[in-house]
Amino acid sequence: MAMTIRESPVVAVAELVIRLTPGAVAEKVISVLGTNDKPFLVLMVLLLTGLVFAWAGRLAQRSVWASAIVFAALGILGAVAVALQRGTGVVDQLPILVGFVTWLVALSLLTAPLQRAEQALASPSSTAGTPARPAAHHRRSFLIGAGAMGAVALAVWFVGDIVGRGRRHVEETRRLLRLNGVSEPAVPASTRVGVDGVSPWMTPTSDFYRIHTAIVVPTIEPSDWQLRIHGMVDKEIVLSYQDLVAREFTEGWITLNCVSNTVGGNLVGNAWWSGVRLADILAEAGVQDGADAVLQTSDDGWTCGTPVAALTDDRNAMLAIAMNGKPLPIDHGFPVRTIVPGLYGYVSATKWVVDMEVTQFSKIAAYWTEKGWGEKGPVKMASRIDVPRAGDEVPAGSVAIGGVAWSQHTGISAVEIAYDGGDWQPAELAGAPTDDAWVQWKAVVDLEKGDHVVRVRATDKDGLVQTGVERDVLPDGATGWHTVGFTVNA
Ligand SMILES: Nc1nc2c(c(=O)[nH]1)N[C@H]1C(S)=C(S)[C@@H](COP(=O)(O)O)O[C@H]1N2
Ligand SMILES: [Mo]
Repeated sequence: MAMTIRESPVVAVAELVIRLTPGAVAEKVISVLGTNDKPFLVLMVLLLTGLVFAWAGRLAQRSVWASAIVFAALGILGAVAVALQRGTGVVDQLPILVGFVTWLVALSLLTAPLQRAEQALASPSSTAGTPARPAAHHRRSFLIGAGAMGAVALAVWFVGDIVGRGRRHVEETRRLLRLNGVSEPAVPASTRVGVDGVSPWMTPTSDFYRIHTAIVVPTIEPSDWQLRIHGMVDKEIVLSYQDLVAREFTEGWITLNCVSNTVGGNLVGNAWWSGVRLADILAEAGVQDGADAVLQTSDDGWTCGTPVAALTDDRNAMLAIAMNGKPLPIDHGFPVRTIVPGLYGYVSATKWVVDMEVTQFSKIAAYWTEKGWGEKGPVKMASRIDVPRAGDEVPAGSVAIGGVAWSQHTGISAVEIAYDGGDWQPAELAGAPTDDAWVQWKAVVDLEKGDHVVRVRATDKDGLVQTGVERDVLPDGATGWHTVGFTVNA
């Protein structure tokens, strides 16, 4: 296959739609549809294409040219979308050309006999007013519509088949990869607060949230992967996967969270990451004076701007190759992604990373900042109540309340709860082996029968108390206290 499925016209159009969607709308769609936003979008694109096909088919009854123009317009839309994808060439436009020609041939095959019939009917020699005409007319429309739908179905099947094949191959490579120096995660027992229902301290990879704008995620063989580091550096560096895994690894517990996480939300997870320190690689490249940003680009074209300082200080920002002791899952950025403690994912955690340009914030625009999200994106302190859940009914007596709190790279020093409008009272913290990861907390309170409301707030190790001011996730992360209502039964 000369081209990859990522450059399929349907995928390209759908990704173009995402890209052109204003930030606030995109954010709403993500929060409403969650991770299902992509299949939904592809379906919409296919459905719309199907409708346009049907419409073009009807037009063809009057003029083949009119429908050819509609097809050409569709083709051009597809071509533009494909051209805007990163790293696409002339080859990638081939499916559009083939598709266009196929449509035209199909169209003329379908319409030629129809038009002849139409002309015969309309000619003065035919008997006027025969009831055959409306019936035949409807049958034709139906056939054209059905044909169009059939073509769309075929396209879906074709796309699905190639996606499956490319992905299965990389999945197999990944399964067979052995990474010397990557250790298995060992969760310290002290991190468990011991309340049923509190999120596990280490998020199992299969439960880890996934956020990306790519409709079809890149499937990259490690042997094909390269990272180019260039721009305001003394020496340009190109790293292969082999170069990378030959280096010394750094490993750590790092909690990653999304700027779109609402108060109490679950776009956050904690994993054991293994990779190579970016500070060392950037030191080898030699970052020049005046550079304050690194523009990272993914294989799928997604970009983000990350402060140079966060990549070069002692926080162990890394090019991660493994998550929870295994090679990165494809959906989490295989074979290599960036992980930076203390920054939201949208400004740092580039999956399928292939390019880093050392530059200045004043010169760049990145995927989300173009849509009005904040340029820097340091994470905001947050705390969450996991148990009881909203609307739960719990037995009277001692009620265990528990959850997690995080302020990556600063650390949490205290968590407090308040119920039914009462005073703040201290919760108990479990252990946290690092300030880059979240911490579990619990509070046991005696509650009487009836409805109750509990809220939570944290304090970080700088002494900052989590604000109760409620802010939306746009432009740089939500604030406010998580509040849960539940009922105590007799
Ligand atoms: N290539 C690419 N990388 C990306 C994104 C993306 O859309 N494309 N989203 C970012 C965002 S907004 C977040 S929160 C994290 C999520 O990482 P995860 O899916 O592994 O949890 O990835 C970041 N890296
Ligand atoms: Mo995110």
